Amino acid sequence: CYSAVLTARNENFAKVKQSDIMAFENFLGKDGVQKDDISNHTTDWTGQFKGHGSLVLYPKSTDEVSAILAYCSKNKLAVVPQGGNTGLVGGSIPVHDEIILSMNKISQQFAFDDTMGILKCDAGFILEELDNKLAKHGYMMPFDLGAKGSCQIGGNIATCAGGIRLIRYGSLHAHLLGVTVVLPDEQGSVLHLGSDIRKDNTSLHTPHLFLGSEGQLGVITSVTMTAVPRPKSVQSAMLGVQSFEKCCEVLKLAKSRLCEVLSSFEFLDDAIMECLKTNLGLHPVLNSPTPFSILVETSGSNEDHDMEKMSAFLDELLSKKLIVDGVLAGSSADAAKMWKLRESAPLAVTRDGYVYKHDVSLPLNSYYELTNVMKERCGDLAKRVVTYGHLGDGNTHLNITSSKQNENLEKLYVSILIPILLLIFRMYPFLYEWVVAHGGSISAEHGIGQLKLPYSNLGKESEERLLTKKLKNIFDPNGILNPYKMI
Ligand code: FAD
Ligand code: 2HG
Ligand code: ZN
Repeated sequence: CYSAVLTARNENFAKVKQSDIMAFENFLGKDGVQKDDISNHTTDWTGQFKGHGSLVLYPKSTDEVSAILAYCSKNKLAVVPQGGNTGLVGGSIPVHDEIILSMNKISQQFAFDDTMGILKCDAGFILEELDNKLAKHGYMMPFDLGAKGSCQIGGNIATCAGGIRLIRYGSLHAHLLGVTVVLPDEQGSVLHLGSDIRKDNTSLHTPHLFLGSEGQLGVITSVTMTAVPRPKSVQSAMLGVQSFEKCCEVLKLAKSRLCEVLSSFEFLDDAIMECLKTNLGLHPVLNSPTPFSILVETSGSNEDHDMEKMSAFLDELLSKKLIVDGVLAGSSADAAKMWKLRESAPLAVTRDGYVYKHDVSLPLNSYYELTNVMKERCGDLAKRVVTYGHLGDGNTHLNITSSKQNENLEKLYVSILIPILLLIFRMYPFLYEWVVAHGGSISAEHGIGQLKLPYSNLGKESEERLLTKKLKNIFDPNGILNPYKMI
């Protein structure tokens, strides 16, 4: 468990008193304040981050968030914003005794312009709910992830979530138009940044500062963004590939042959396939096992056209011997089976007991080399070293499992001169240094949170870090918002 290991409590922060609780009950009502049974807010999805907070607040509006942050700022009370609590780096979990500001009840306002495709909604809406609402207008959210049933749009903006359709629709930077945010200053200042229209180059693009801000600068209470037309035809296929180099060839060909209809290009190695079978009883859809599987999806508006493209693509892959097996989903149930495999991977690895998660970006020539390097480095100490991810975006999810947290897996002692021991780190920081040395990023889409805090400077220029700190001081002069994390 990582909590409180890295950072001592900042004693400039006050501790919550009975008078504070009464003040919160005063402006939120008794149902806006929860003191007991809050463990689902102090533990993350993996169960690896456990915080010590004892108070959860449930504002229902931007004004209530403003009142909370003004009060906390004046009284030096630290606060952690929490959306759906599906983050995988411990960002939404209090480290010490920070007050949890849950966004669960800020989900009333929803407006959609179905000509321009512009959505404006409260930050507490769950991603899947928004997607279902847009479906009635023939639109959909421009991103999708396995946690869609629980994560919130405010949390998605705060983490700059990636997911399985980024290859087609781009990152959230391409879609965000505006945000309403509340600052953790003594006024609880409410800022409306950006606009509700598609094009606006009249100032710095300030809403984008909040993309990936991990609750460091302010609390997002409302979001304006573009949605995309819902495809009328979706094809999915699972491909069996013998080498990683061939996976890259398949990607290149997918881009050129499927072109504008390519909407997903996901990767699974044989180790995660085995894990899905053993831990969740999910069987591969391919006839025979292959070292690598690719889930490719097209989305378009004309089934005949898209099917023709997909079939020609599969034929070409077979004739060029880039794949040894391929299954094209014949129905939405078949496609769901393929996607279940990919989307269940995060759950499957947790069933081994303990999992070291590594969400990194790499140039493709180093993408799978990392898995091989870590397999060798961890040896028998790891239960499994598995890889899945968004290959089309150069984003790998390397997961190393063991039955429980294992210090020896993290560290390696080598005797150089008995009794002098040289301490070598088996996993950390080796893995992240390796990623940076190979031109990658130590966090592709999950962020820094608590998990990667010790390594967050890797690959970053000192000027950029300094600028980030200056911005944090402007937005959060007392440093009360989500302390002990990214900045
Ligand atoms: P939380 O976990 O509650 O919070 C995340 C961070 O944002 C915290 O730092 C928190 O303080 C801050 N925050 C939350 N709401 C606000 C707000 N309104 N204002 C200011 N700060 C806020 N991520 C991907 O990118 N791609 C994936 O494919 C993906 N798949 C996943 C699959 C599974 C099964 C799981 C469990 C997670 C997955 N994730 C993925 C990670 C996670 O779902 C995303 O990071 C998601 O965007 C987090 O949203 P949330 O509402 O749960 O935020
Ligand atoms: C995914 O793509 C998520 O499935 C989770 O980002 C990644 O479990 C992980 O490591
Ligand atoms: Zn992912």
